[in-house]
Amino acid sequence: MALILAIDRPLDASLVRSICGDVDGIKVGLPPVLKAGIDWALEVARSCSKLTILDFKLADIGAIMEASIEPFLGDYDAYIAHSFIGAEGALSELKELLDRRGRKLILVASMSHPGSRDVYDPSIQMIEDVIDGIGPWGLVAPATRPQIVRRLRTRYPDKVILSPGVGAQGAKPGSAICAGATYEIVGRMITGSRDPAEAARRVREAQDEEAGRCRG
Ligand code: BMP
Repeated sequence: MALILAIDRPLDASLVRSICGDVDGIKVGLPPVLKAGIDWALEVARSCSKLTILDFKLADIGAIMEASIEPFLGDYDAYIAHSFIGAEGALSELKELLDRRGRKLILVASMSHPGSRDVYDPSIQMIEDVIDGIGPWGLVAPATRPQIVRRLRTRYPDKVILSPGVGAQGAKPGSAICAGATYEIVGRMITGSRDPAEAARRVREAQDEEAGRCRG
């Protein structure tokens, strides 16, 4: 299994519990927290005893990033931040806080939308310097551009790589795993389905099939 459910709308905690068995973890984005509130986000994290990721795509000075995630630190395992903000006064402080609290940092190395080619991809060398300096637990890299996933996997053989862009954004389930990702992040393909737990199982099957093909 190599599947993280992206929750970008306020799903019922009971629904999340019913999907939880079919995924490796959940990633909660900012829109449902703004709509349904912090208590909802904490309830959702408590409803799934797998990897829980808070995805606010942090990109601020250290003190503000710390304040943004403080209410969640008791319940979420990992936190996603942008890498382009650099280390001193920003990511170094965030990493220190997360280390102190026994939590994980995930850095965005590149993104899945086409515009990411304008800035993130040409800057990949600088981004890798930031990654090297900070030493995050995980990296986000686009399923939509597997060559980036391949590059990062070669450079970081031991890091967790999480790849969004599967399903609604066009990449095939399993394709990022074949390029070296640890997990594929899938949202609307599952949450937009009438039976999300069944949809998650179908994504897993498709991942296994594709991974079987590429690994021979
Ligand atoms: P969907 O499968 O519905 O397209 O959702 C993708 C999820 O991955 C969303 O939560 C989005 O915030 C996230 N994501 C992305 O799509 N591209 C990135 O480059 C980084 C992301 O975290």
